[in-house]
Amino acid sequence: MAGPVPSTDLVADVLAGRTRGIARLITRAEAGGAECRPALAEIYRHTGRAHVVGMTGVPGSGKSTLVRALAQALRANGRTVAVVAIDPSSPFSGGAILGDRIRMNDIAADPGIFIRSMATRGALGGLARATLDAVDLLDAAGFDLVIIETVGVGQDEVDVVQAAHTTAVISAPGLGDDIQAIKAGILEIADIHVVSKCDRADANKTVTDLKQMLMLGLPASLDGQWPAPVIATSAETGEGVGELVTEIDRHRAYLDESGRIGDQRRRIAERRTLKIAEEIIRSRFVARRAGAVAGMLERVCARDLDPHSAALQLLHTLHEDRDDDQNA
Ligand SMILES: Nc1nc2c(ncn2[C@@H]2O[C@H](COP(=O)(O)OP(=O)(O)OP(=O)(O)O)[C@@H](O)[C@H]2O)c(=O)[nH]1
Ligand SMILES: [Mg+2]
Repeated sequence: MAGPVPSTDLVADVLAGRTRGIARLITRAEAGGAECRPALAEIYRHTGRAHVVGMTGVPGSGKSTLVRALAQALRANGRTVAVVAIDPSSPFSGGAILGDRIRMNDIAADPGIFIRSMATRGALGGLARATLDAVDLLDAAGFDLVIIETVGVGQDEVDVVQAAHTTAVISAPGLGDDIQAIKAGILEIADIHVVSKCDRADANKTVTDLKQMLMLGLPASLDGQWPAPVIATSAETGEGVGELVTEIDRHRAYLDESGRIGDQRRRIAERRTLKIAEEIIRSRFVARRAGAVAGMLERVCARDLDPHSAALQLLHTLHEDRDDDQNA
């Protein structure tokens, strides 16, 4: 009996944009086994064309609804778009989108849209790695835009969204008095500020509060040259969604014309590589907890060895120790 198709045999399918191959390799990347690494390494050489957009905001801010409206608007605009959602509340399970005007079926029938939710359970650092592997697969598959949707809580998820070229931070009315993104510490990563649910009467206050907040000391954005615009959107009425498309395109043009895109690519490569290295060390450390690590820690407890020297020695040991490695 033939075994499962080797991952390297799926690369051609991905590069040809075939949905089945893309979905299968994402599943394997998510599982984190070593078998798919050569395939993903090959895929990576074909990436760098897609514009990657991060959409983040606190729970309930309307991310999933807006991402779907945005995907539809981009599609209507002639662009192909893929969505990778890290969303525990499972957003894309069907039902009506934009009221009744656009249904999940329209999306399912269109090969120009690909939507995938990533499993979040117990993934920790592995989630960031798997999500960015999925972004690579969709980039190599030829999607014009890849949207990463993630709830803006927790360092890991903020790290993921910082691998995007353009980041939109979503604030919503009706979730309390303050701009929630401030508390979550994500306001400053925004290239575009979105106030969602602007069909609601209390949305104006959220826009005003946000604008005031931005004038009070917060840098306009991490990149001092680009004043992050504030857009009000409603996925309910469609208001502002076209403007969001325009601002994403404008930010992309800015990155290209200013040459910032080069710095950004280097920064993303650095973060991503460092994060994977940390993950590899951590998983090897845990795998050797009962062995080499325990012996070393005993010596540290006995004051026979200082923690700094122990860490350096461990790095050497872990480096040679790659047997049951999940992610290397
Ligand atoms: N009035 C109004 N309600 C909206 C709009 N967009 C989303 N909502 C509602 O806000 C709630 C949250 O929307 P979601 O899109 O699930 O928000 P989310 O940020 O993805 O939420 P989590 O995945 O739980 O973090 C839902 O009840 C939506 O129906 C909008 O444009 N107008
Ligand atoms: Mg959601």
